[in-house]
Amino acid sequence: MTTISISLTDRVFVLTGAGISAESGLPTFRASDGLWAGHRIEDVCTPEALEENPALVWEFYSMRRADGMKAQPNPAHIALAELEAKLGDRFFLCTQNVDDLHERAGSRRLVHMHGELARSRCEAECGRPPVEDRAVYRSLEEVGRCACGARLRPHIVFFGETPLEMNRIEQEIARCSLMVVIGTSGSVYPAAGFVNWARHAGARTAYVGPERPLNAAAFTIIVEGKAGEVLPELFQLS
Ligand code: BV8
Repeated sequence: MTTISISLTDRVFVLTGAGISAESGLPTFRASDGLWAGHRIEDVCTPEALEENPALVWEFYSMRRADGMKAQPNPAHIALAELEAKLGDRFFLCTQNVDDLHERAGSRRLVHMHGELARSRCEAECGRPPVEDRAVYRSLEEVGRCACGARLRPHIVFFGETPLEMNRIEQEIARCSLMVVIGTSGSVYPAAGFVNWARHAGARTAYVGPERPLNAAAFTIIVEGKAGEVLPELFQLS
């Protein structure tokens, strides 16, 4: 079984995608029965979609919220929370996922670069911070309002919008010595380019997933397997 050694001086940057939540029963995007199989990106995950058909966008993210609340963290989420507990500030987790399974597994040193299902913000971008919102709305009329009176929108990064926490992410990649990427197809940017930034910074780069990602050539180590089966025994700490 392949293992990845982590020395006392290593700084570890972990990037996760939908694949890490697959064994928790949450669909990935590009799988044949994936999220994009049932919906066109343009219809539910773009600023234009929110403008033209907010009811459909809220129906899609309310469905995702309901599924997210039924799901439980799996051994892969737990293995990363345990690694964080051992490495402390030599560990950083960036997820493309909008579910809260990393937090529920105990992860704390993490950022959601594409937003969070459990939060909403002002559709008019009045500047107020995002609010906790786990409501599963059945109609547009039910959708909550911002204190400024405008309707709320999902606190999700749509295609064409700028990802969150990019400065923090760039800093953490610049100082990592090992990047581990788990369960992402490498098809969406800027996340798919992070491995090249890490290589540029001289870091070792490892991919974990059952199939080779589109950016496979950028990895020095590829561990083919399901995250929930591979991660519990993957890291060898010295
Ligand atoms: C931006 C939130 C400017 C919504 C998401 C360069 C080239 C080409 C295009 C672009 C480019 N730069 C920008 C673009 C445009 C666009 C883009 O990349 N388009 C693609 C389609 C070509 N990017 C953007 O618009 C981004 N914004 O660029 O702003 C900018 C740039 C830099 C700095 C400042 C500003 C914003 C994109 C964010 C969109 N929102 N999510 C929601 O979640 O509903 S993206 C969404 O899809 C996910 O968050 C994720 O990021 C992405 C891909 O999904 P994956 O997680 O990879 O899932 P997928 O299904 O594809 O793959 C699953 C993988 O898991 C598979 O490989 C499978 O083998 C594996 N797997 C399965 N089972 C398991 C497993 N692995 C482990 N264990 C298992 N058991």
